[in-house]
Amino acid sequence: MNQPNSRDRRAFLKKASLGSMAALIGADIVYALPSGYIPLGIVNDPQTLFGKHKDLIVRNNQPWNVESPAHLLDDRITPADKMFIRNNGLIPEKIDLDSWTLTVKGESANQEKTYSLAALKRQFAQYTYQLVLECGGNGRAEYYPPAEGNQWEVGAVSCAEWTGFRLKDLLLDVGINANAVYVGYHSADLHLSRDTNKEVISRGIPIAKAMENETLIAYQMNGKDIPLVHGHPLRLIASGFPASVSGKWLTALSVRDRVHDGEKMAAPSYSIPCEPVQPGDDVPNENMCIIEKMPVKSLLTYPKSGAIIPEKNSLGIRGHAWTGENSITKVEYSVDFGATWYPCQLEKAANRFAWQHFNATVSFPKKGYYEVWARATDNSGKTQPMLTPGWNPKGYLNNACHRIAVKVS
Ligand SMILES: Nc1nc2c(c(=O)[nH]1)N[C@H]1C(S)=C(S)[C@@H](COP(=O)(O)O)O[C@H]1N2
Ligand SMILES: [Mo]
Repeated sequence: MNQPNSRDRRAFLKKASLGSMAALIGADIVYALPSGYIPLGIVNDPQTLFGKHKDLIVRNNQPWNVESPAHLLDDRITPADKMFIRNNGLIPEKIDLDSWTLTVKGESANQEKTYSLAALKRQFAQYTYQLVLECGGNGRAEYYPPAEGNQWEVGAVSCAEWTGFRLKDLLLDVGINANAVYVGYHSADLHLSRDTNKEVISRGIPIAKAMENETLIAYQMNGKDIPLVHGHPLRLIASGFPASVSGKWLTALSVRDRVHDGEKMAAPSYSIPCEPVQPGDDVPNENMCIIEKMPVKSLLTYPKSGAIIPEKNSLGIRGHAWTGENSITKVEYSVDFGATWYPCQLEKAANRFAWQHFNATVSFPKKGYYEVWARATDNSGKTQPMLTPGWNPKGYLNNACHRIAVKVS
């Protein structure tokens, strides 16, 4: 790629108008994210860089962590421009599709085997599923005492339609030994230090999860190539677990005879106390357990919180509910802070790990300020708590009921 050196570029950028800047954001700026390279506040926004909706909320820009407000998650299938971004490192700068390969290796693989992108697409049957990806830290902002990390509110979750092949089919093609217990992933993103010997993140899943039908290695999202920021050209998708196991920019998989010990597998990353602790407690790492299934949860996506409606009018509400178990069996709403609950209409899932849509028509007894609360229950019988659940040092797994404000006037 032909890029001016950074001093020339900065001098040039100073003079350029916003309009001509936008025209210039071709391939080269999109991939170029070294700190200080692009003047802050001019083109350093997720709309320009990644084509995101302008109302997404930036939680961090080094690395990029961006969430969606609840009302922008109203689509049944989340479009790319409204999908949250969670990066631990820097987005790969060069993607060469012709030379991209995926290698399966590890002490519990029968052999080491490397596939080209073309071979993978040709050899393995294609599946498409709608799959929820929710960051383990979604909802962290509500914990008290506060937990460090991105202060996600409710929007670090998406449900896109992913197309690819089954991880299971790949593992069977390579052959895995009877002692295999875990599959770890390896990715092409760059460590924040730019040290190419360091992995950004290399998490994984137990073999049983790897063998599930819906655990995919995806090459398309919503019917197109996966956007770069979401893992182009190849991404692991293991929905139902924290999204940190769904490795983007996938280059290799390790079939392990033990729990994978890659970057961010060890506590306190993506781990919670094995036994409940008092808020604010110091928890030694040996008392922490790796998060597996995500809890039952729901989100009200319509109306936008703060809606004002005329007295005597009823209000249509809607949203989505999901679980790391099999399915959502019930969604209810309350307009009196949980004193009484009423059923919502609930649709069946498109497939396991797709979110399920719910809606209801709400009437309010008199004028005034209300909160509409939603509460989902899954097939394991678990329901969302009304308050922030079990405090944990890193602020994971907050599945408290979502609520929106409505004024009847
Ligand atoms: N290679 C790689 N994969 C990754 C990450 C990352 O930083 N690098 N972040 C993980 C985390 S913590 C989350 S929540 C999801 C976010 O996916 P998204 O950015 O496509 O929404 O990607 C996961 N996969
Ligand atoms: Mo995450």
